[in-house]
Amino acid sequence: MKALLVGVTTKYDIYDIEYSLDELKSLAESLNIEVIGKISQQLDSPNSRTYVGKGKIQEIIFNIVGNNVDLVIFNDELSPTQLRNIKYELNIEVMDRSYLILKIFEQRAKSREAKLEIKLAKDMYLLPRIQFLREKESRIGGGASTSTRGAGETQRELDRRHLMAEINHLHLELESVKKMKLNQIEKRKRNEIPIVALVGYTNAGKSSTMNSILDFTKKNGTDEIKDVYAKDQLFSTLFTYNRKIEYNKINFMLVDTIGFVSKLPHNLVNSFYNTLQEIKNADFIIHVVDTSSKYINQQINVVMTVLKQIGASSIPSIFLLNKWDMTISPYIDTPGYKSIKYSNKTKENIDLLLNTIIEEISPSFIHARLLIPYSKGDLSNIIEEKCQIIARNYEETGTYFEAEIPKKIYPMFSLYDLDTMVS
Ligand SMILES: Nc1nc2c(ncn2[C@@H]2O[C@H](COP(=O)(O)OP(=O)(O)OP(=O)(O)O)[C@@H](O)[C@H]2O)c(=O)[nH]1
Ligand SMILES: [Mg+2]
Repeated sequence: MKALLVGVTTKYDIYDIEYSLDELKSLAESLNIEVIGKISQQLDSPNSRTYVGKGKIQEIIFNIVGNNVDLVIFNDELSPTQLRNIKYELNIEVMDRSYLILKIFEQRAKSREAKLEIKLAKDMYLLPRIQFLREKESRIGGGASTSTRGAGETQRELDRRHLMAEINHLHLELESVKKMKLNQIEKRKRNEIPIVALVGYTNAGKSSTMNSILDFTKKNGTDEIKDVYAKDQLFSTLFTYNRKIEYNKINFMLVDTIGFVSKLPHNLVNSFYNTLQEIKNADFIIHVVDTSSKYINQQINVVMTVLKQIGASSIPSIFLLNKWDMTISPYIDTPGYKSIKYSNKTKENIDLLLNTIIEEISPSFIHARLLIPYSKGDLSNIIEEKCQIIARNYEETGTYFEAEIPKKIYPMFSLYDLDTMVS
């Protein structure tokens, strides 16, 4: 299938049109659509009737005929009116960015929740547009006689009713799935395992990083560990995946999330944001960046904007400068944030990454019961000065303390920790 891409750029756009159309091209290619050309137009805002202006429509028609184009894909979500008018003018199959993303999500969905969410988003998208998208089938249903119109309309009405019934049903089913999930989150919170979330633009390498960490921390292959799905395609991860990690005796929950992308379909935004709500519970965020992409800054911006929108921008975070093995930007500016140069190919700095995680999530105080010999009066003095003492007792061999000890000075006392002391 040969497609032509059409985009409008306005002065308010934060991405340049070249980037946006390149991204649309990779979205199309992931559905095996061959892109043979791109047309763009600078406007104050997209034309409300036909998205682009009259002259551009002529240019598109010219292009369709000249290059045997089968499909035209528009870079923004088209309103039902725009869709109708454009189909009328072009007389060819038409799609918009939203529908394309919905189709990709539909193909990738694996879990029951993902399937339901995407079906719902697609039905909502289709509901006001069904008559324009189902035109072909309606025509077939109506035959070529004068009754075409009436039969077509009946078919459309049936389609609409079918969609509405399905939407109601999907809402109900989703609600029950979500209740179950909420219980799981609550349970995890009660367990108080710190949560570390991997976030980032789609294809940045979040799932690969999760797999590298799983691999690096598993004990002699005895742990039963399930890798998550990582692939060179957009949206290979559609919902969140959790894996428990233990490193240096500290446990945390690592969460892999859906990739971000600009201009998400309106109807998917909700389910997308719901999915990302889990990030809000995170104690630490690893923002994975693809340093081999020439659009690194735009991608960082999209992710930062979404994090802000979901209320997660104040959670401590670092930039993981991933794919450093093939970076094209050796100087990346991440003002105010720590960053780690990293690669899933070479595993460079994986230990630094894990140590940074542990450092960030460990509580700043350690609760301990100590027995300090009377000969170590200086240590007792430090405890009196620097620690929160819960209990103190003078025993035969020394002073007993139960205290909250700042993590940084704990090593001075570890020898006298009654819970780890070798008797
Ligand atoms: N060269 C190189 N390739 C990498 C690195 N990390 C990941 N990749 C590749 O990048 C592609 C995307 O990786 P994923 O881990 O699936 O990316 P993701 O961020 O989970 O993507 P989505 O789930 O689609 O949002 C895969 O082909 C990986 O093999 C790296 O450090 N170096
Ligand atoms: Mg992934």
